[in-house]
Amino acid sequence: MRKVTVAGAQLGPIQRDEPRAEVVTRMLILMDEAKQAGADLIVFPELALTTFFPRWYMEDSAEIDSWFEREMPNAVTRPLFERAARHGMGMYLGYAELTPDGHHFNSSIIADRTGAIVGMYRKVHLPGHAEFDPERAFQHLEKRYFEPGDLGFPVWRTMDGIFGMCICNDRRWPETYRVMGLQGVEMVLLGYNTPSVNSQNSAEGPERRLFHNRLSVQAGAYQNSTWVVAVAKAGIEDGFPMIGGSLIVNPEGRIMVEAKTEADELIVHACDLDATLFGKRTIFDFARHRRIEHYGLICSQTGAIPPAP
Ligand code: CDV
Repeated sequence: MRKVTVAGAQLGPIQRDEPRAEVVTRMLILMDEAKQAGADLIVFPELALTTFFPRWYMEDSAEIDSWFEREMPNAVTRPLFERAARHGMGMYLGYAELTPDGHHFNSSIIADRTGAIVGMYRKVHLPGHAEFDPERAFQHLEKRYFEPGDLGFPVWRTMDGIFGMCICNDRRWPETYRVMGLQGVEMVLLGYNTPSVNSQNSAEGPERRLFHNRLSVQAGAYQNSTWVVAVAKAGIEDGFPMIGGSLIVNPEGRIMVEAKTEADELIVHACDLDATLFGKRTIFDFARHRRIEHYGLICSQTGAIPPAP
């Protein structure tokens, strides 16, 4: 048995004027609770240090860059890494990354139990728009502020297991899990910020959004025989509601624990990485059962999307 006790550290809303240092204080409280609960690894949401700023239209590049981290760790986030090391706890953290040569990514890192960063991921599937549209009920401008990730979906051998990362909208894409599954991933860590209502389909409210969250995470876990830990930033942020529903799903696709609130809340589960092996060796033995000669369309650039009426 290779046991990793994971704490999903859901964050409640972070308002636009809430300084990063205050958010870090909230995160440290969750880290201490996680330690009390025996956690080996803590998972924070996407863009965990600030409000979900891509909902705001900005033109001024200095204002835009103020939402980004130029290095990780930095003065404000170093306490997270130090506390993780003191607790002997790994960490997944999502944040907006501004590289030294001026590139903007929606990124995450995984640090090991010494607090050292061992892996970095940059969000591939950026939802939303690049331009402001006054007709939309609310804006989701990720394509305006971020470039698509350029690192693919690697996995990392650390903490006695094989770990992968993705971010929010990535979880809706089977390819995300499959690329990691083909590398033997045993635990996928992912953070998200999901509005409670689909701005392009008013029928899609919180219940359906929670359903799709569970559906995509459970399917990804089962079909690749991996643990998935999905963690929200939730609640009413800057006046806009976001779903909670953070969850830890086992390699059979079953939910082991799910958040009950839309506030700062810890969900904890002792995950056995060896529980991934049965599925990987039987129904999802990719080497024996896959039929890649039939999957060419997956790699084509366009699919057949019905035209708008
Ligand atoms: N941050 C996100 O990627 N949010 C998307 C919303 C816009 C659909 C998501 O997939 O949850």
